[in-house]
Amino acid sequence: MKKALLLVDLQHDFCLNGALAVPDGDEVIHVANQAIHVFHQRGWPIIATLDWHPANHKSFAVNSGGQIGESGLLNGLPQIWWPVHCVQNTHGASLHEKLEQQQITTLIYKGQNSETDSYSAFFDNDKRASTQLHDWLTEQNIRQLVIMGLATDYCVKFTVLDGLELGYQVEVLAAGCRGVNLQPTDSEQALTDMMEQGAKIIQLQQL
Ligand code: VGL
Ligand code: ZN
Repeated sequence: MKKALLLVDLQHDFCLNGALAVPDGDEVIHVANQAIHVFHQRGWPIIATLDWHPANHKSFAVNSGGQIGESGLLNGLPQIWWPVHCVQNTHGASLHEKLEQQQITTLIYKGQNSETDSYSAFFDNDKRASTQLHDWLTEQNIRQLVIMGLATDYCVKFTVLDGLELGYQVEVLAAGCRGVNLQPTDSEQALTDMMEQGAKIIQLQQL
């Protein structure tokens, strides 16, 4: 059965010197390129998501009067206040330059609504709006996903959990994930949560 590779937010702002740099975020780019190679050879789809915020996005601490890394409420939902990151059409929002982008078949943009954050590649955090991802996968008759990217404890986690809830069989390429870790064990906990909901953690060799 055909699988899709889902590369989550491999953007400059989540990598070295980026606005919301994930520790060792760059290390996953070569893992992504190896996975891309495998999927390309099999003729399977390769999807990249992009966190794609307007400059007035309310998840940004400066736009909501919060402190970076602290939490508050955004339209009634718990929200962590982030530094300005992944602003549409900026260098920080672009895919990492070492990523082999020619082989990417589909781009999914998320986080464009300034009023709500969107960790998952499927839905906004309030679940009111969805991206085209589920429709696209359904059209392609794809029910199995291999997911990796940044950050383990936010966008990867919520994409995996929504994917499972939508009925996909989900494998997480752990070597291709790194977390923000506001708390030191957040990424570990995120992987545990994903496994408990039915995700399988795999290595590159198992692709
Ligand atoms: C992300 C925080 C804010 C992520 C995006 O890609 O995990 N985290 N925006
Ligand atoms: Zn964001």
